[in-house]
Amino acid sequence: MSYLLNPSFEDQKNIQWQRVNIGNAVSFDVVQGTSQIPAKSGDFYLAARSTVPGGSIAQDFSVQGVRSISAFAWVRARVGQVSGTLAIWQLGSPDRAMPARFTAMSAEWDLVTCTLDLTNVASSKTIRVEFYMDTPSSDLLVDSVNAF
Ligand SMILES: [Ca+2]
Repeated sequence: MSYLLNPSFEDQKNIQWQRVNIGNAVSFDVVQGTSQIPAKSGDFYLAARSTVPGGSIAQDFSVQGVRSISAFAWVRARVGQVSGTLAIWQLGSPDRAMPARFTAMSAEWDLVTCTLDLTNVASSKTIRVEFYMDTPSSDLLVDSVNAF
């Protein structure tokens, strides 16, 4: 079972993702697939954009007794190309992160993955899965984003 809630965005009223980095530049919504851009899974997906490079959205969850976290997401650009980063964070002191850069294309859904080995396995910790949008004011589409 994915640690992330509403991973396919089929529950439009329960998005669960929060604006994090440069939050006032970031907006997102759940949109219904069309014949031009069908959802990767189900009927709906997330569209997120940032007016400046580096804006982000994230979802946090807690784990304990877990040695690593892997995140998987299907990404696409609405138009042209959208550069971004999928990152997994182990929040704490210090924070630890594993970023995976990607370029989403408008022609197809592409899979992006990332894996972070955790420290202090036995202790409870907060994990953050985060998308950074690096192409200003361009929609990054995301569907079926999971973490295991
Ligand atoms: Ca979906």
